[in-house]
Amino acid sequence: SLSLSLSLSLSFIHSFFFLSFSNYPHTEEEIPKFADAEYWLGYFPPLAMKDMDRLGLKVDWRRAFVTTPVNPFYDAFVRWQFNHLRAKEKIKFGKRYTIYSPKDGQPCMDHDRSSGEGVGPQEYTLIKMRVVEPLPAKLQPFKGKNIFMLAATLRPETMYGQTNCWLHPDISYLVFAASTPDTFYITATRAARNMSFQDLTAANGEINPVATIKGADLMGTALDAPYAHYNPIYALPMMTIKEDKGTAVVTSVPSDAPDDWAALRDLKNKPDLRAKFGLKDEMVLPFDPVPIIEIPDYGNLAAVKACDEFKVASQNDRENLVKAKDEVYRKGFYDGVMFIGKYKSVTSRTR
Ligand code: ZZB
Repeated sequence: SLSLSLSLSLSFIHSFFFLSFSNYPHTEEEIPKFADAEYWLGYFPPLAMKDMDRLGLKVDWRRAFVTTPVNPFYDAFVRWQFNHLRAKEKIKFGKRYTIYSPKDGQPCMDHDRSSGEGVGPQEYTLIKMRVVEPLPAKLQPFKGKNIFMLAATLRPETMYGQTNCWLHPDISYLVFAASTPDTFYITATRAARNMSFQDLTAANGEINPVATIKGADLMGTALDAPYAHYNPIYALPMMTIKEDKGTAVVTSVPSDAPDDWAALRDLKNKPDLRAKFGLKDEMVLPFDPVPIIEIPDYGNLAAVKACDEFKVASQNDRENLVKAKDEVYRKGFYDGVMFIGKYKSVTSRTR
């Protein structure tokens, strides 16, 4: 592609960068000229050529040329080639997941970043948990509309085991318009912004915010979650939710996620904690972990067992929760067999 030939010529230049720098220090006055991308094209190739000659490389420089639109002949050739490939449906044009710079309106590769080198996109599955009656006071304006809390998960196959949804009481959640009419989503602001570049809002990069609501004011919201064993399930407080991960709305699978079991157990065991967040007993007490994955010699409630085994004291017991989570991830991944739903009897070994 055009960008491929560009990056090839750039890496060519890169490899001789250091040699060139040591031999040709540029002056302070010269530096601002590099703000013009075309200045680079004239500046580095002669230095690279000189260095290569000094290295003793035998290069036929009569065949050297610059790519990009700076060279209209080469550019026309590449365009011709790509138009043909596209007509033959050998290539297509579209979006892909990447780190993107809204400021520059284009993907931002590792070396182009002032911070965040080595960061890649993390794919999450969003679970649309429909808000159902009775609506909490702050959601009354959305009566009769389609409104969803969007939970981000790495384990969509475990949705049969959902018992509740987690929100952080102190995080401000954004209610914003979805790309589909009369539909609203609830997530942390950062997630809404990321979603606006992924066709989940009406206009690319634009969020249409309709309300900002503290997690505390959403506690006890009734939800209809896809594939869940229980209906409805309720929004409950989890103190360890990170605002900058996923959507900051988390679906709870206490059978297989130690964090979820520890937080649900806290609420079940502590009437004061339920009272603090205005939760009724029936929003918490009837919801027991649902077995969905069998692990030989470990049972079908891996997270419950791991929390016992590693003596997890509460949802704030980070050290033991990390150990429990590692164990459950590892055991579930290698030996777990689902015994419910579309992937019944499937293990990572038979996949
Ligand atoms: C359902 C589920 C079922 C999850 C399971 C895990 C497990 P990781 O691996 O540490 O990156 N999550 C998502 N967003 C947040 C957030 N903002 N703050 C705290 N937790 C969050 O964790 C990925 C998981 O962390 C996600 O997948 C989500 O919970 C939670 F059986 O969704 B999961 C052993 C884990 N099992």
